[in-house]
Amino acid sequence: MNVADRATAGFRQRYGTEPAGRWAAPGRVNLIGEHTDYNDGFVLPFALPLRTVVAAAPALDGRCTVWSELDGEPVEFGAAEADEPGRVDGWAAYVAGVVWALRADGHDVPGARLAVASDVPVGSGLSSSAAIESAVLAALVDLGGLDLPAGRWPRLAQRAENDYVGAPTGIMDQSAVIRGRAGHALFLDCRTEEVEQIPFDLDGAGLAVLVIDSRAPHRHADGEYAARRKSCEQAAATLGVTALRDVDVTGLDAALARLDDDETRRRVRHVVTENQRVLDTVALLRAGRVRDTGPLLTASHASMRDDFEITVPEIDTAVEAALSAGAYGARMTGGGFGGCVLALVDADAADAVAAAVTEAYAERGFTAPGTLTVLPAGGVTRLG
Ligand code: GAF
Repeated sequence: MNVADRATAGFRQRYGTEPAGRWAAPGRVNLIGEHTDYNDGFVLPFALPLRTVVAAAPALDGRCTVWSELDGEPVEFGAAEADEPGRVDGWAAYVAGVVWALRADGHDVPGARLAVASDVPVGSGLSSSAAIESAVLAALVDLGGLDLPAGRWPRLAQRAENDYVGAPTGIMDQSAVIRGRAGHALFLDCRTEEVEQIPFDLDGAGLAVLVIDSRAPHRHADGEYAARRKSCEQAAATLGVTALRDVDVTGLDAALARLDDDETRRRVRHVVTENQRVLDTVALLRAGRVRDTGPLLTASHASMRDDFEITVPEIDTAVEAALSAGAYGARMTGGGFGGCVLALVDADAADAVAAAVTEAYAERGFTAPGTLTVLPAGGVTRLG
């Protein structure tokens, strides 16, 4: 059964009635621009064909009940719980967080019954959290007839994650999931929230993006993410700028000279050079030179490994094996400490590259990776 049918079937079984509608939101990968979003910088993610679907209908008692195929136990909450960050926890916190963010923004949020099904793997760094937030947000906006233009959705969904769930993430994931367009990568300026849809015609170039799920356990991912963010913010303060976005590659050496510990210097160098790599990648894509972006992807990986120090052995192994097997470029995508690698490959070489990564994993005794080729898909939508 496909994901939309599973959400509908779950809804019928749980609530004994038909949903009023179904809303779908994709996962994402980030082509390039890692840990730049919360530094007011640039990112270039795209939405995946894997989606989370929410089947929903209004509930007259004003309360929310949410069931997920991944859990089976429904979670119910009212305005009081939603108004208090932390009261609802686990996966349902992403749902309560959206209710909270909408209420905090002044909206009269309807009660709702929701059933969630998802093809976006949880814990793989493909933004299953932004997918559920965005699908729920779209459902509640429609069910409640809320006056909330889609341009404001990413910040709202981000607020749910930052202030209700308590994860200090940036604006990239929700933007990709909400604003993604099939056949395009989303060039986002995280300071102004301006976007440009950049044609990313993999098919036309005979290329594919191979996504490799490292299956590495997320070791200390949350604490390390927060630590990276803090170190960037402290460096910006020391340099007297609003955010590291305000340092560009021409001013990098001078900025580094003003920082007195080596670790901070490396963190700053990653962010500043990564922003430039995003701009360079966009320029190549605009010129239709998709294949030539490969070295930038690989340079981004080296920077994450050596300067930002957010990779793990499984991830580095996947990148090296993909490159040895002929990928044009490969890098970790997402927050780090596990998650996925993406490799830019000839479409007809994708299977061979996947096999080479699987073999390299076996040699090192790692749990076998997951592999999948993807094309950029569309963002959040109502299915009917
Ligand atoms: C995670 C966060 F959610 C994003 O905001 C971003 O910072 C990313 O890590 C790193 O680029 O996905």
